[in-house]
Amino acid sequence: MFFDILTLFPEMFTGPFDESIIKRAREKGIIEINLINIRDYTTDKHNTADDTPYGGGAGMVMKVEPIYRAWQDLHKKRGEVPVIMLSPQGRPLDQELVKDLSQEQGLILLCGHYEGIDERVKDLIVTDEISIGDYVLTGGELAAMVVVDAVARMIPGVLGDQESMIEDSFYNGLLDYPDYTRPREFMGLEVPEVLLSGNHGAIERWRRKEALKRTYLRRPDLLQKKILSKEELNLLEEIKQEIEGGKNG
Ligand code: 9D3
Repeated sequence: MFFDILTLFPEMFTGPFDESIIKRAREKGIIEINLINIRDYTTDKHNTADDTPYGGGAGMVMKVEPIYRAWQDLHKKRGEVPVIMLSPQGRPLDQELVKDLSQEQGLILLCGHYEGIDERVKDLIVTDEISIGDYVLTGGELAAMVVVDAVARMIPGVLGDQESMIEDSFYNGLLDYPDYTRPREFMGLEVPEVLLSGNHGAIERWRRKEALKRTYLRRPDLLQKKILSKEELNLLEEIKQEIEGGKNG
């Protein structure tokens, strides 16, 4: 899968895309990440990519022509592929959207900087707008990195066998269960006995229960969305009774 990223700040992306899992996936050729500097598509001698807003007001607005010219190049090379603009007005990113995006051949990602982008860019080339949450960033670049990272790890072969096993497991849609590694005791804090027992059935049950407990306490909204199995419903009843019991004694 390819990711063509249109930005005024391509150097922001070196680092996140040159380490760890994403680095390995690029080396294997499973994903291709291309950074395109919008400024390379300006035509005036000052390489003007932004201008003051019509109607007045503070800040700068990214110009339509350089972005349109950059997109024309990509469109010739790639054909019809989603053009996603990272924007505070966009659809909030979640794992369902990530999964859908990972089914595409490739994505063109457009990063705004400053206050915004000329609205005609949306009319002409943008197919989807995505936000990564309700807080204000300085630009779309970090949001594009989040999208690429989340989508890339859904592509077969990007995660190792172990990592994809966890992805496919029962715990999808729940918060993670607690992890422990050596030593068995640190500063008086012990690893839960069940994890040392070698009883895989008991370990599995404990992990499911802890995952459910955390989700119930911290993110009840996630439980509302998830269809719970009979076993999960039983565990949840246990959890609720334990919490109720804790309140009184
Ligand atoms: C909401 C603030 N806007 C008030 C007029 C101006 C503005 C500030 C910062 C507009 C855009 C930005 C830069 N942010 C993004 O480009 C962005 C973003 C974000 O800020 N939060 C969450 N997701 C995203 S995706 C792109």
